[in-house]
Amino acid sequence: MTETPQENTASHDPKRPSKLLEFMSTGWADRPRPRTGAQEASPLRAERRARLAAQFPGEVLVVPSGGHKVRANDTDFRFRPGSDFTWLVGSKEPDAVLVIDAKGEGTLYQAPAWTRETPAFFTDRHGEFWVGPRPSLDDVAIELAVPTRPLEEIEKLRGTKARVLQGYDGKAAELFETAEDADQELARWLGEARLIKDEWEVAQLQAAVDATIKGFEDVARELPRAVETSERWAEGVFGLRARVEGNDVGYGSICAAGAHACVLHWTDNDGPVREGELILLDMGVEGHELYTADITRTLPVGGSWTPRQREVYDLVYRSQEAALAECRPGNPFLAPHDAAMKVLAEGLEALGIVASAEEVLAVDDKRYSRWTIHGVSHMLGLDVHDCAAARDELYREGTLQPGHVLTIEPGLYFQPDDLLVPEDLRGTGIRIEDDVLITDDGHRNLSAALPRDPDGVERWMAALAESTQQR
Ligand SMILES: [Mn+2]
Repeated sequence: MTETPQENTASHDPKRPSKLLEFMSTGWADRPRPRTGAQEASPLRAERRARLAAQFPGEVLVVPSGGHKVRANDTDFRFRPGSDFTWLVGSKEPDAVLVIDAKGEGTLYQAPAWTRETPAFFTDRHGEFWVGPRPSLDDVAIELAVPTRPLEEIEKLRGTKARVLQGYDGKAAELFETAEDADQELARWLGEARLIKDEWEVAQLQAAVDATIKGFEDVARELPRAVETSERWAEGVFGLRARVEGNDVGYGSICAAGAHACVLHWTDNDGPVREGELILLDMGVEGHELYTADITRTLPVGGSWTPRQREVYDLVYRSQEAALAECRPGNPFLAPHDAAMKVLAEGLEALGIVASAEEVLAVDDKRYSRWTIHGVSHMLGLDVHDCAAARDELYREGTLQPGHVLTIEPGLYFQPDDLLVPEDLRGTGIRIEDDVLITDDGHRNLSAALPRDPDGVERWMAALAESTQQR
């Protein structure tokens, strides 16, 4: 974005004589661009920008979208704009930058539509002939309800003192005079402001959850194909739903059959799926507005539990019920976690794995965590682990507020080589995860439509198997 933009070409691109370059700039008709009008969320984002400006009066604030990330050589990962930028602006263009000036006015700097006056539209690998057209800045200004300027004009701001959201765009960041503490305050404010979801955001999360539930149905129907192949079949089937109904998966799908379920973030997904075993599926669709669901179900591959599987599953289910019962405003964020851990520790005692639940639950003991490992909740939104920059006192050490959306996801993991658990339970991992909105008087489970009680799971799987046979 400084000086003349470097044309982005690859070593195997053909030579282009000047005769060709001149020829390519002629003979094109005017192309009408579809006008979409202002987006539904644009007024909400304008209001968020005003809140941000009011928080840092008289200061310049810079929030970049981020750019392409290299996958290998000259191929990039699919671009996904940063979450804070999305919350404030909603443009999906790489290398865009929101600048709020000292008067509190926001301007979006981003690359303008390609013209045919220079050859870049067909020679540059980010050009219109390679990746499709870019919207015009006038159209973007209407759609997003924010003034726009060509990206190269941001150069005029070089040397300005500003707070910059760091970590997204080094080229944009180096234009400004910044201070680390001030920048961190900006990141923290954004993380904390995003803790409370408005109605529109809740609707986006519900849409992501609904698509995710359809994806779980797809995978449950196709489990016989996963048995024939591998866990990858489940990952692929869910990925299809995520791409068709949303933007993508919100995180790498965890499709963990058998003992792989004891690997918390198993994303290799290349193992066998066997009848009689369990498969843990932790998957979420990221919707078109980039809000993501985060749901886990642990299913019996053949459609019914063995008595022993059901015993452990039921324990995790009861711990989740205890956690859900604590989901109401004013309760500590950790209340659902503590309630779930109490049930799990008592269950570990009943299974003969710990001698005394009371003893291991003591704050200076916590030996039960060998089998529960992780926390029961994290915030959910544009990021699967949302609001990570918020201060502890407003998040982990804070209280639940109406508008919080969080996961409730207790689990039990008996590693295959754990000599302290009964032999028949080794290699069993179970997690159940739902997405919960805190309301004025309690909570709403956004993923309640996906069965999770042990009988309900069997009935749901049987109904899906039957409907598959009828097709
Ligand atoms: Mn989660």
